[in-house]
Amino acid sequence: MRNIKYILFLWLIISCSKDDILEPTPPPPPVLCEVDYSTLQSGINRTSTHYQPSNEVFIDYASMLNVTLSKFGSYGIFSAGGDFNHNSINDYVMVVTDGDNPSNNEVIIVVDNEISLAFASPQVGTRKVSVIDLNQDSYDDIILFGTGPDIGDSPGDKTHVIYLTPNNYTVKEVGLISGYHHTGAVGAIEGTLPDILDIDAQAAFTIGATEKVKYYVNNGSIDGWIQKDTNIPYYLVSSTYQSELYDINKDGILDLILGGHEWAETWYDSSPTPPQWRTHILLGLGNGQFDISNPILLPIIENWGVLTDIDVYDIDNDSNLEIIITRTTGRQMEEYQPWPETFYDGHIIQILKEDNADWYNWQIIEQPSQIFTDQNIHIEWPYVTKIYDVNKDCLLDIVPESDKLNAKSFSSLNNIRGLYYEQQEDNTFKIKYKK
Ligand SMILES: [Ca+2]
Ligand SMILES: [Ca+2]
Ligand SMILES: [Ca+2]
Ligand SMILES: [Ca+2]
Repeated sequence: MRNIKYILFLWLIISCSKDDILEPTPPPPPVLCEVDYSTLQSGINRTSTHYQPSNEVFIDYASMLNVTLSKFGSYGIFSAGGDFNHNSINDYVMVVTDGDNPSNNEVIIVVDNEISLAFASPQVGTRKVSVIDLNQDSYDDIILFGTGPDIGDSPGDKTHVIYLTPNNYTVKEVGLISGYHHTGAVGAIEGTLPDILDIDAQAAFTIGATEKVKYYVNNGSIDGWIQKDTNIPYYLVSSTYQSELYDINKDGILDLILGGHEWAETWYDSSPTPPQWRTHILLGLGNGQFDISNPILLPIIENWGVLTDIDVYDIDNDSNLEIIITRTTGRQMEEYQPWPETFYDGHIIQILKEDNADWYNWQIIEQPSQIFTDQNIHIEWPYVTKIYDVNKDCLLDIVPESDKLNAKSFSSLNNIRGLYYEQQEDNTFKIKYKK
């Protein structure tokens, strides 16, 4: 009896441990976390194009257009995310700018992963594409800022909007003045609808240094745009190529962040109206007025003086805003001699935090060293950085994008395809590649 009990006991132990060995408890599945991008901005910032919950990352625009991008040349694909048929599936617009053959310039709308509309672009040299619902009909619309051809004397481009409905589009000039609009910003400058401010970096020479930067007031109807003057003289923005409207100081009025070429040219010294070359914030005073006497200057990064994008997020989820600036190389032209030129070579991400209106470098994220295996790396430009949770852990990551970086057919960037900077638990960023 005792033996039987003992054997039974042994059998129990063996069968239990056999189960344990043969069928180990599977590890718990990784917990995926979904960021609700619509909650990342609030208040008046939701009227600005900086608010865009429909962004997607790593889209191979060139493949969608069935083109192979050349290593050098002025063919570029500018893009922006949106939701053009209002069904909560992310869409995007591509704007082709072909500097050699502007008659090829096209606007292509991709809805629910299919090309739904393609038509001739109204611009010769688009440089920025923004998306927001301008007329509050629930369908996102498109704003195009353009420079015209980027060489010699040219009249430049006017700012255009494209109103979209699921099956139709209406193209409208809202800028009354052609010019070198390398950037512009969209947001409720007066009233509650998104208005448009365009920045002509050449206007100090073509229109007049003390003439003012223009904005266009949106009354909600397609023909209702009214041109007005800000109080910003054109001379101040002569080296401004990037801009965003964002309520930095949280007073309910959109502020303007400006940057571009972050160095003083020699001629600035003798100019009675020198440009503001420092990257800076102009606090909004309302109705198109900005506190131009008290610009908030942001830290310089020497030799990385070309800004390609500005983003504002609470990226580390500590309830304070960070300013995220994407830069590529560049410095005063005279300094290139006798060194070989370095301009638009790779990128660097500067993240700023604020201490009592003083913005300081919190982190500077350096690109992977593999970028330098190709000596002509200025091919990667332009960049539009996206703040996006790539690995679904609800920590926001940084995706530096460009048409060529995304294009699988652009083989010289194969070694960094899928590049992003993944936020870690300690809020530092690690180089990663999306498979
Ligand atoms: Ca609309
Ligand atoms: Ca403000
Ligand atoms: Ca923060
Ligand atoms: Ca993440």
